Amino acid sequence: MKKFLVLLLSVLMVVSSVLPAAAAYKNEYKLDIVPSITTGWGMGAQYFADLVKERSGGKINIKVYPNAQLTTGQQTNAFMLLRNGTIDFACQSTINYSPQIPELNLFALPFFFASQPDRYKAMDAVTQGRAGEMVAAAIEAKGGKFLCFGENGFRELTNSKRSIASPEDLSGLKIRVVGSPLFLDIFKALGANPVTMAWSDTISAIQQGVVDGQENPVNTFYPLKIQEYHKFVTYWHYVADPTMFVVNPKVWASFNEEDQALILQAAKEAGAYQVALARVGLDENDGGKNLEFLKSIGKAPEILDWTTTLQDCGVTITTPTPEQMQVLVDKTKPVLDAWRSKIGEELVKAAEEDMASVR
Ligand code: X2X
Repeated sequence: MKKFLVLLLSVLMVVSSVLPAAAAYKNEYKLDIVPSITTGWGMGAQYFADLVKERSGGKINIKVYPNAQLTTGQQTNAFMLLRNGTIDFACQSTINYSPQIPELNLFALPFFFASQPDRYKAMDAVTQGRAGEMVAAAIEAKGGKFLCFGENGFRELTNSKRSIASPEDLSGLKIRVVGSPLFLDIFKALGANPVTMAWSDTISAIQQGVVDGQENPVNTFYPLKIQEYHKFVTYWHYVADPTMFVVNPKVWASFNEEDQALILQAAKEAGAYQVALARVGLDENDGGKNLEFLKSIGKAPEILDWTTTLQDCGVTITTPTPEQMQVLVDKTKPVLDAWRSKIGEELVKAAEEDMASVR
């Protein structure tokens, strides 16, 4: 009998060691973002973490690490670190993942969305359309579980020297860009002197006048007080910058179905919040719907009129005329043409069709 019990016990031990245990949840899941929590990008990421924590009864604890802490400032390594599990979750810009996933350069094609009658409608048509599905598939093929899009915003130009509406105005200016080759090509084509620099180094470079200009959405540069140094802002909307909520696939597989559904739903709601924050006070055709939505979730922002807010800081805002815009479009057309094939002709065409369907 004793022998039998010992045998039974050892069999049970062997069996339990080979059976897959219900995956234990981590105490903390690390979520990567590049800017500070005070930006719209950061607020959207924090909202996601808050919703997940609340709805999982505290079981799933996502911590937002701002200022590119998880990539030690190397923001264009972010996708590799998500893939290898150093980063669990991310709310990332397509720009930072584009060195590993060329398809993501779609959103940074110069004046691709800005040339459409309604740039926001065009962007939604792409993120929610066939092109968006292709982009999500490209991310998944490279080893990231895609949840949904959010938004950093349309990227505007700021500088300390002069009002800019043409390539001549940009001539010779040192402009900080992200370490992504398409951005270098665009600014070179416009006659500027682009320099790549991590966002974490950019603020001090601006304060010290090491660079003359930079490009980011208003919602991202304002909280960092860049308007105190750059008194000229150009509303040219030259590239779109959606964010993407993504998860490491192994981490995703460790959640049960119910929690996966909860996380996906939270990402969608946080994405919608981020989109509305990126647009409120900037989308001249929204008919008030972004503010209404933000109010409905109890998150109406303090700043509702970006133009006046910037002007009150002594900023001169330049909006290029349609003729001036055409010159910028023409100057960067060779860059757009050259990048179509790098991104994939099929994807660019799908995006053009998505945009045409809402015109
Ligand atoms: O580095 C930037 O410019 C930023 C914060 O917008 C991105 O991470 C793409």
